[in-house]
Amino acid sequence: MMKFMPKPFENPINVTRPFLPPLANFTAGLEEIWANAWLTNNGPVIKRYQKKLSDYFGTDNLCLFNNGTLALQIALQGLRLSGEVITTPFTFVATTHALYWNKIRPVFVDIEPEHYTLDPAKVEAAITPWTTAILAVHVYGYPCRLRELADIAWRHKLLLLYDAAHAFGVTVAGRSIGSYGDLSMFSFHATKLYHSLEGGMLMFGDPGLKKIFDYLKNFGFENELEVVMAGTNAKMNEVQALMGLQVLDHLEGIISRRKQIDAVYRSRLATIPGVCIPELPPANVHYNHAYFPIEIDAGEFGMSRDDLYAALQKYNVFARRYFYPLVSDFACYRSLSITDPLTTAKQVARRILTLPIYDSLALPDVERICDIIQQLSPAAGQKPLSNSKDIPVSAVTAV
Ligand code: T4K
Repeated sequence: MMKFMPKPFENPINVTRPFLPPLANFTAGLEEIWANAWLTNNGPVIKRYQKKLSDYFGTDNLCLFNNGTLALQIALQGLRLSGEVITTPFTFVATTHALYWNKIRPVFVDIEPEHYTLDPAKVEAAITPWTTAILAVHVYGYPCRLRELADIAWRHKLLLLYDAAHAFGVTVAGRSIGSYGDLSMFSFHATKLYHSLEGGMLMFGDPGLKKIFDYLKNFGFENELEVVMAGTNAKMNEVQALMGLQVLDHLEGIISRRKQIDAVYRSRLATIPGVCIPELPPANVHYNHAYFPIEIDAGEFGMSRDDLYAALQKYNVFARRYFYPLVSDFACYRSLSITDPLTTAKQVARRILTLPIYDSLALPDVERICDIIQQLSPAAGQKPLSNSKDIPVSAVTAV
């Protein structure tokens, strides 16, 4: 029987599209910057932004940067970490690059199948006398196993660092995700649900770190005549700060729009055999819906993840395979000796596809993307086999 196929989108639907505040508000902010003739180096707008973020997070222990990658590099530098750091291969390359730029050996261990975050048992098994820290990633905004990782770090006297690039706006048990562990890095890149054009932030428990990070992002200057450490230039500028300030006012609206999109995908795709959708985080998590990942079981769906990815492009839908290949498979890291077989990470990387999700994506367009996926599936119309991942609820408690 001939299948009815929806029409391709007239314009590309990308995996994301940045939220933009009303142009008139941004222009008014630019006028102020013009009047100040102060563009970077700790101007008035970034001071206001820093204060607003401190109020939002309820702490002064945070520091702004021109992007998340440099924020993470500086964190590792400021903490004087060396030796080995246990981390995940299922992430954006910047997580690992930050270690490498600090001459730290990344030790990749496997992830859990539920939410793709580091598997605590694998972390513990990989600890050696050279291990100095754990660098875990709240991938897609899904909180890591916070309690288990904290317990391991405490017992082995390791620092616990989080790459929270995807996790702005996430809270766990009423506390910002950034307040867990010794330090967290957030990315404010344009592709993130919360952004400042480009930008990054560190949040940390030890107030003594602030001065060190401030030195390191500004060449190590104490004053005009004194340089107290070999810093770099990683300062956020005034226009970035302006964008960050204005987008913050819209954060909860952005998250609630994404939640609606998530709900449509979830209800529509759940009936398609071979489309596996991770469970939402448990009820004590205020999730930010940063991404909408699905896994494609090629056997059940009747088509591989890569074929679906390519077929969607013919309909002008540009999903992404975040995060494939695994970082450990990139040429620059392939020569590292890896003990952990990374079984789950390899399987997930082969199956993962992140679908378009952003606040201005209209719900009828989400329905249309679902129609396309459904019609592309040779198995569509059959009885669902394994749509939700078969996970006991007790296994997905975040704290
Ligand atoms: N750690 C993790 C776990 C991360 O995911 C990231 C960044 C970092 C650390 C480092 O943080 P930053 O140093 O970036 O602050 C994108 C982003 O560039 C990157 O920030 C992000 N992770 C990564 C997951 O995604 P690409 O190479 O996929 O970006 P690109 O240019 O292909 O854009 C993706 C889609 O977004 C496109 O389909 C079009 C759309 N887009 C993009 C931009 C830049 C827009 O609509 N407007 C835009 O302005 O890396």
